[in-house]
Amino acid sequence: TGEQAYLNLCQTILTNGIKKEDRTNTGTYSIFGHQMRFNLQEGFPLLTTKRVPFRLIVSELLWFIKGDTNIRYLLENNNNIWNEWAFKKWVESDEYEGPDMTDFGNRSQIDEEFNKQYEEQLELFKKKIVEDADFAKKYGDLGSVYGKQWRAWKTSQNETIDQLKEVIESIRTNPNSRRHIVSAWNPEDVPNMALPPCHTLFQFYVADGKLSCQLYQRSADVFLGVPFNIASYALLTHLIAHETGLEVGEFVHTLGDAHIYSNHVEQVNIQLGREIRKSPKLLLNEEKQSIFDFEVSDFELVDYEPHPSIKAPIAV
Ligand code: UFP
Repeated sequence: TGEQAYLNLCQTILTNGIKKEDRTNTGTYSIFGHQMRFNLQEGFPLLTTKRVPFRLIVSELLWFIKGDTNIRYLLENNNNIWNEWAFKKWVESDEYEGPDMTDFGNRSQIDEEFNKQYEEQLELFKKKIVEDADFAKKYGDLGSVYGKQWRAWKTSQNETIDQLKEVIESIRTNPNSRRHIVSAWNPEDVPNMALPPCHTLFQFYVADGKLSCQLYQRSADVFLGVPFNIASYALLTHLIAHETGLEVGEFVHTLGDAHIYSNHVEQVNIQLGREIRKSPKLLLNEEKQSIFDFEVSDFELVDYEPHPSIKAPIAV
């Protein structure tokens, strides 16, 4: 199964990975170039060897699909996964008057006293984003992230390209095309981005009435990031298949730098000792057709009975 392919990747990195320093100064074991295949007909590829929070994957994907780049929508859906990026902009601004938050990612992990201050400031920030629309406009927006590149790619002529709409149209009208591509990697924006897109580019493929998707991910935190990334693109494939009247085929996940952080090794070993369970099933609201109309409540995951979640520090 696909999950076995994921566990094999973890094992391969632990066995053959090269010790490699990285931007976050955490240290990794890393391999370069790897591919996993998930047959979406066999069930929804949410890992069962640890619990992965499906509702966060849904709201984040809907946020991308809407072309939204402001964390306000995520906060309204109780999704905190992008907070740090907006918070960083806020605490570095002239308007911020609280305690010094320099390097908050690392300091909050090693300094308990600081961590208290950090959590306090982050709570205040979140509250302000939700309650104050002007503040949200100024400090909640992450700029050129996925939503922008997918739905409103800026051209040199100052026009915008809706890559997602166009790819759905091309799947519908010209299924055999070999050009069903959405790119998030915009070389012009990359120098100014806090986090250049990890999901660099994806392509769709139609054969036998089934829709498949391949993602090229340039950089992959295999323990924390990849389980999310697999589920997110599997979900996107389901949605686009739903809208275009196709069955789901495969999700092919191609990785560039595939790494396990040195402070995740223990957790990976716990997971490798667990037995894979049956994949859950995904149900979509059949009354909706366009992926642009879907809301959080239109998704249901059934028969998800995973092993417990495994906590690990995130490298920022
Ligand atoms: N990362 C993922 N998946 C994601 C995401 C980030 O694995 O969806 F947004 C990880 C990969 C890497 C880090 O460990 O985040 C990004 O760092 P860098 O830009 O230095 O590759």
